[in-house]
Order: sequence, then structure tokens, then C-alpha cells
Amino acid sequence: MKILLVSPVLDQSGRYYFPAGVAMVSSVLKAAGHDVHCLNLDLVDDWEQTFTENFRRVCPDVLGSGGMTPSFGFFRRLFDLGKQMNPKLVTVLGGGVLGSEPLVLSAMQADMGVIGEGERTAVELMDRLKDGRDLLDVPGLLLKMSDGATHLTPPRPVIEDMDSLPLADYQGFQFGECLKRNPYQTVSTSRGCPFHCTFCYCVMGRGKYRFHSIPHVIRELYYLKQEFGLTSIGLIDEIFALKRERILEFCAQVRPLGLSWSTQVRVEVVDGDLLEQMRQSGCTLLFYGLESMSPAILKSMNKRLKPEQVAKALETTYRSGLRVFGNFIFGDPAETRDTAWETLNWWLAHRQYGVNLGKIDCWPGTAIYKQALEKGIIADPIGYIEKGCQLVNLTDMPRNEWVDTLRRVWTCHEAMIFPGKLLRASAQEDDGMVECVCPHCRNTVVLTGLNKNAMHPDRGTQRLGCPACPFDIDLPLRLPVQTFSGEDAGLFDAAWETFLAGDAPAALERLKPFWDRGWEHPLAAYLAAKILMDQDDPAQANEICRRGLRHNPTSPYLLEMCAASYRRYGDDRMSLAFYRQALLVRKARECAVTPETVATLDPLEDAFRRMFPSDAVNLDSGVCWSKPLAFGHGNC
Ligand code: B12
Ligand code: SF4
Repeated sequence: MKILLVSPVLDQSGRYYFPAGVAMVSSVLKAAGHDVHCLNLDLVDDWEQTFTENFRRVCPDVLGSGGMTPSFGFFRRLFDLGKQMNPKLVTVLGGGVLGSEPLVLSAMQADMGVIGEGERTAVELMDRLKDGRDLLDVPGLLLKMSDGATHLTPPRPVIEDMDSLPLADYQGFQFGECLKRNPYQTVSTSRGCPFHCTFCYCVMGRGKYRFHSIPHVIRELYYLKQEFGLTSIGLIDEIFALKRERILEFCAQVRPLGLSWSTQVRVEVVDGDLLEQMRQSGCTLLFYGLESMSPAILKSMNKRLKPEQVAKALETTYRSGLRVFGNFIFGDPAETRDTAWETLNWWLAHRQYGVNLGKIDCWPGTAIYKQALEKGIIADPIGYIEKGCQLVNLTDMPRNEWVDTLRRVWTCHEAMIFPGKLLRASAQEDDGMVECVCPHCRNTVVLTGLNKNAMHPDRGTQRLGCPACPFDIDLPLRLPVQTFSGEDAGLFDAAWETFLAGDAPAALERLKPFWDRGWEHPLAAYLAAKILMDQDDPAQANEICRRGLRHNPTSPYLLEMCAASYRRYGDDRMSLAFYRQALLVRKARECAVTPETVATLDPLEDAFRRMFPSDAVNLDSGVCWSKPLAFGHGNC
């Protein structure tokens, strides 16, 4: 019996991750003597063609695949293609897509599914299929019966002895090629999570936390280093360690391998000593589940954390020189405008930690998903999954208020850069250089080779690693210099002339094409917002400013106009936050972007100054600074 195992196309914008789940299944099946063929479709350009060719070559009896919910459409198409080529083919689905919402089995041509941990079930399943035996008593299966109904067999007990598992099939699913394309690969050293956060789905099951012994983990890392040249690794366990002893044991044993590594831990586990041991053994980055700074929301999420613990862990980690990756997520069922502000206010005052802001995702299988089904917020689970589990309002806020709250959060995320203070800058045709004060370590550093590749993925700003410390610096201007020419310049000039001629409504009309361009042109965004403010339409003006800031968060003019629109809108908190940000950016630029240099360093800022001279804000206007400000020294 031939088995073809296929890993899904993840479409992670060019980042390739090794498909550990299918590769584990492949490994145990091969060890049990099955004839397994592997296909990593994430690595190919035209997956349908590659799959079809390989299918015809292998002629499999069984086709297996599995992964996460967003790959639902992929699995459906894969099984369709397989069944078209061989109607007698047995199709098997596994992974979070199935375990989190068993209804998906009926929504595609999958004959059966493996729920949860796959290794033991897959071996027993394939043994039975090979011998033509009955499957009804194999634990951990969801079977599609001849009448189309599904039958769930008893649950399979979890694998307790993790070290009894072989290594994943690294060769079969081309770990070397994944590593070549993305040096940030991951392994997992434990399974299960004893916590019950309401937004999280545990593929491997709740309850018993099980882990590999540290010598086993080290053997695996050593193998990856020797065989594929691994230099860094992410440990992506749900919980890397519940006890500090395990972390310390890992630190001691991983150090001789000379790898850089990152991991996910709960904030209450860390302290200064532990972080220092981790740093010394090669740890560079910690993933924290932070979620919120509102006690009510943390409680509603069943996070079993207090805001003070989050704050302490972030501060200790920052001081230890380790980078943090963490999110505050908004939109929990208990979220209100005020709880969102509790988190946002804290974030605004602690931006040095680099925490991201985002929305809560309602993934199948989670407690919030079940709640959404019960309340009828999600009426059609398969339709919801098909559309990519798009954002739903889980809160009691009316839709407008909820949208407004999330918009504020996202605007802060996009527009509130944390700039280094520029001392000197030079712009060249396709590159640039800056000398600046790092807002983290306060060292004066020189950054060269600036180009568009350094653009932050969510914001129109350049983010560069500080050469003197482990953190990133956002530049308060864009190098190489940003200009707009061709059609955009022509459109803007025509609107400006009309505005100068005193016909603001016609000028606004002429600016309309910029809607389609997302208000990327900052002058166009500013002029449109200014006209709308004069016409007493702060909501529209605000919308345009927010869009403009997405591309130009280093424009103080746009930040100020945004602040003004919020103020008119009646939102003093956002208004103040944006005025402060405008001042922060102006202050960060003022040494380098002077009247003498502005034309070469930032022609758009130069244009702003000439076109809107009276709108510039006085730096000494007395608006207080948001913390922290590191600009007390330098050459200015
Ligand atoms: C690494 C990882 C990633 C990697 C992907 C790695 C990869 N190539 O698969 C990256 C960074 C790309 C990623 C992205 C995302 N991820 Co992710 N990710 C993980 C993580 C941390 C580990 C996965 C892993 O390697 N586990 C180890 C292996 C051994 O386990 P496994 O994959 O579950 O496989 C076992 C079983 O599921 C089963 N099985 C799996 N496949 C098959 C196939 C067959 C035929 C059979 C029989 C059995 C079987 O057997 C395997 C062995 O026991 C998990 C959390 C976790 N710890 O599980 C989240 C997790 C899987 N991710 C999740 C989510 C939500 C996402 C994103 C949507 C995040 C986002 N908002 O963008 C994206 C989706 C990307 C996409 N387009 O699909 C959710 C999935 C929820 C769900 N319903 O599917 C999880 C569970 C996190 C969570 N708790 O919410 N992720
Ligand atoms: S969010 Fe983290 S701690 Fe909470 S249940 Fe998921 S894995 Fe466990």
C-alpha cells in the first residue's frame, strides 16, 4: 500500500516553515514499515501541477495531509484533485483544521480524519487499511460512513513518553531547503498546555503537559546542526517549561552547540537570573503571551495573569537585553472602550518594549468560538472557515463602537513609531546614512546601507537593528528620500492650484483618485483632511489622516492633523496621543532635518513647510511628552 503525505501551502509571504506535524507522521509510518512518499508543496511554485505529476508517478492508495484551519481551502482542493485521479483513493486529514472543527470532514472529500496527536493513530490506521480491517474501534478517528454521516471513535490517550517518538522526517520534507529559504525554523520540545485561555486552541489536547528530556532535545538540535547547518532555532512549544529547572538544564546543555535560540514562556516564570542564564546560552528573543493590561480582560481570557506580572516581566526582559515578541490583543467578549484604553494607555507609555497591537482572532475550537456559535455570532461554521475566519464582534459593544475601538488600536500600531534621535543624515540616490541616538541604549550609532528592504512590514517606516544593542530603531524620516512624481504629482498639483484659486470643494474632488491609492501621498492626504476639517467633517478627515499615516508615520504634519481631527471628533485621549507623537517625531528630526537640509533629506517635508507654513506646531507649545524620551543628550 502506497501512502502519499503532503504538506500544505502556507503562503507566509516567502517565509517557509518546516511542516513538523506531517513530518512526524511520516517518520513513525516509515519506522513501522509503510511505503511513504513525501511532498512538501509549500516549496513549489505551482502546487497543483507538482501534486498532479507526483500523484501520477507514485499512484498512491492513501493520500494524507493536515495542518491549520487557514489551509482549509487547500485541503479541499487537494482531496478533490486526488479523487479525480483515483476515485478509490483513501483520503486522510489531520491537524488543527480538523480537531478544532470536526464539521470540516463533511465539507471536503476526506474519507477520515485523525483527531489530535497523530503518530499512534496514523500507524494503527495504516496497518488496518493495509490489511483491509475494520476501523471503527481505532481510537482518535473521525470516519465518514457510507451514508455520509460521521462517526467519532473513542479518544486516544496522549503519548506520555515523548522520547519514544522518533525525530521528524527532516529529509522527506526537505528541512534543508526550508532552512535555506528561512533561517528561522522551529522545533517543539513538549506537548499540551495545562492552561485554558479562552482564545487558544490546543491541537495536542489540554491537560497533561508532556515533554522530551533535555538530552533528547539536544540530540535533535545537534542532528539539525550537523546535517543541515542549523545556526538558530525557535522552540515553539505551547509552554516551553513550567519549571525553571528545565530551562536551566536546557541552557547548560545548549550552550556548547553555539546556536541562537528563542522560545515562548509565560511571564510569571521569568526573573533576572534566569534571563541572564538564557541570554548567555544563546537566547535572543522571548515570545510572551501578554494579551492585555486590563485586569478584567485578563480574567475574562482566563489568562491567570495580573497586569503587574506582565509589566514586571517586560521590564526585566528589556533590561536583560533580550528582545520580546508579544501582542496586546483587543476584542475579547468583555472588552469595552475603557478596558481597551487601559491597555492602550499603558502601551503608549511603554513603547520601548516593542509590543505589537492586534485584534483577537476567533479560531475554531476555542472557548470564544464556542461562545460565538452559541450566541449566533457565527451562524455557519464552514462558511466562516471558508472565508478565512474573518473578524467578528464578540463584545457587547455596538458594531460602530467596536469598529471604532479596533480602528484606534490599529492606528496606534501603524502610526506610533519609536524613533531614534537623528544627529546627521545624508541621502544618496538609492541609499542613505544616518547618525542617531538609539532610543534604547542611548548610544550614538551610525547606520548605513538604508534601503527600502528595511521597511517595517506594518508601517511605512524604516526599522533597523541598533549596532550597539539588541533592539530596533525606527527612523523618523525615509531614506532614500521619498518623492512622488508622474501621475500622482500631476494630480496633486492640479488639486493644489484649485485650492489656491479658492475653490476647496473642487480641489477635494480633484483629490479623489488618491482614495484608490490609499492616500499614500502625504501632501494629498493632508490637503484633503484640511479641506474636510474646514467643512466640519472631522470623521472623514480622520479617516484620510489614518490612511496617510499608514504610509507616512514620520510626517509630523499628518500626525498633527490626525490629532486635530480626533479632537474635533471629541476624542481627547487619541488627540493627545497623536500630538505627543508629532512632537516626538519633530524632536527626533530637528537636528538633521533643518531648513538648510530639508530639501535634500525630505522633499515632502520641505513642500509641507512651504505650502502650509502656518500649520507647523511650535515645539515649545507646552504639550507634555509621552514617556520615555531619551533625547536629553546628543549634539543638539
Ligand atoms: C509552528 C507554528 C506555525 C508555523 C507553521 C509551521 C508549519 N509548517 O506547520 C507558522 C509560523 C507558519 C504558523 C502560522 C500560523 N499559525 Co501556527 N502554530 C505553530 C505552532 C506553534 C507549532 C506547530 C507545530 O509544529 N507543532 C508540532 C507538530 C508535531 O504538531 P502538529 O503540527 O499539530 O501535528 C500533529 C497533529 O496535528 C497531527 N497531524 C498534523 N498533520 C497531520 C496529517 C496527517 C495525515 C495526520 C494523520 C496527522 C496530522 O499529527 C501531528 C503529530 O502529532 C502551533 C502551536 C502548537 N504548539 O501546536 C501554532 C498553531 C498551529 N498555529 C495556529 C494559528 C492560528 C496560526 C496562524 C493562523 C496565525 C496567524 N494569525 O496568522 C498562521 C496560519 C498560517 C497558515 N497560512 O496556515 C493555531 C492553529 C489553530 C487551528 N485551528 O488550526 C495554533 C494551534 C496556535 C494556537 N494555539 O492558536 N504557525
Ligand atoms: S495561550 Fe499559551 S498558556 Fe494559554 S492555553 Fe494557549 S498555550 Fe496555554
